[in-house]
Amino acid sequence: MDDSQNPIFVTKPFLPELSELMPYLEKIWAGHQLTNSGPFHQEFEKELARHLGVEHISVFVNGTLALLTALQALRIVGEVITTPFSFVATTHVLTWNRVRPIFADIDPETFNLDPEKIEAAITPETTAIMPVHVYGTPCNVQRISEIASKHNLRVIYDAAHAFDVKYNNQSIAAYGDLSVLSFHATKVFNTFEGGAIVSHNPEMKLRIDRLKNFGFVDEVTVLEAGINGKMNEFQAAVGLLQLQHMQEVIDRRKAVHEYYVQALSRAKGIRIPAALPNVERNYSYFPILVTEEYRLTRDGLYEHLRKHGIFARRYFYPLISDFSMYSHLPSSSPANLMVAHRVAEQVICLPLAPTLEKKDLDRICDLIV
Ligand code: T4K
Repeated sequence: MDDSQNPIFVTKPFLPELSELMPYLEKIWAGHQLTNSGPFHQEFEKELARHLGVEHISVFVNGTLALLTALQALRIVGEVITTPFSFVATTHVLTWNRVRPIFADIDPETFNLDPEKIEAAITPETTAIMPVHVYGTPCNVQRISEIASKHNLRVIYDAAHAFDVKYNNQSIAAYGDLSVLSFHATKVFNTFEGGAIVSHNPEMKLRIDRLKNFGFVDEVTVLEAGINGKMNEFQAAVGLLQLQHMQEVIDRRKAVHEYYVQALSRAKGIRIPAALPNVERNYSYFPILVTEEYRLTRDGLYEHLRKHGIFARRYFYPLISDFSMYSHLPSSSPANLMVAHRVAEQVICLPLAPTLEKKDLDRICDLIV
């Protein structure tokens, strides 16, 4: 069958065979425990901690509620320094916590917050830094930690893209005061929707677990204004099953990544970000920069691909700082975010999914080269 016109999207979630899920569903149906820290929820937290090699993890219904709760757990107020080059949720959670976002520029190689720009943005109001490991590329965690210690700031990593990324043989989610993961359908590891906070001691995990359950301490005691962030049993069951397939998923993604690198290295004007040392990647996105030397503009290439059924995405254009609710902030000025603007104007994320086949990749690469 000729599928040369079939659409290819930026991603396609991995799903195990439906038959593999049935035993989990039968257990849920038999027990009638659908949510509120049921058996799958508890087992999933244990298995995740083991898989990632971290001590304490609290799972959530989605990554955004996990981020919102992480800020509450650390009682963040005042100003937080963050990146404009991310999905809009990264900044919205600050706004929902009535915290002022302060944007700082990014590094031209990693597209993550530039530590030197963080230091320059600190004021007496600054209480925390919220960097993002964008596309799963680790931030300069050492430098960020030094700056945070020197200025007595908290660090909350938005690690939404970084499931299973390792730095110096340790999960990247182990860094920072708290790290927040997303298990959304479009992520490397998905539970349809989902998220988690990695913390570093039992007291903090307990605090987070109470905050995600309305602040309940016991049946008759509520100590804080919590929220409903609980992951349900269906999501946890999917998560337990997906964990068993992670290696296969990453291996397939790696093969797609390597195919692109090899095929696109001969495309004049297309820049592929370099791999970093001491990093085990998860191959979550395949960003390219369309530079002035390429025969089309970035938007020209984006439209050309669309015309042929390839739905690549311009993550993360526009910058968060350019959305109307943030563009008035002094730190949103283009002069403050020159690198971020350049990257946002050149970037395209090509389709990357474990299901992509050689013929799909040839179709995509032939349109680009
Ligand atoms: N922090 C960062 C850095 C993030 O990137 C995100 C989420 C968050 C925080 C918040 O975490 P969550 O609360 O979401 O857990 C998508 C996702 O909705 C969003 O989760 C993600 N970042 C963001 C980068 O991408 P869209 O608007 O691009 O999604 P959408 O619906 O256009 O999907 C893209 C393509 O994926 C579709 O064209 C087809 C495919 N797809 C999508 C879905 C949802 C499927 O094949 N099946 C699906 O179920 O935002």
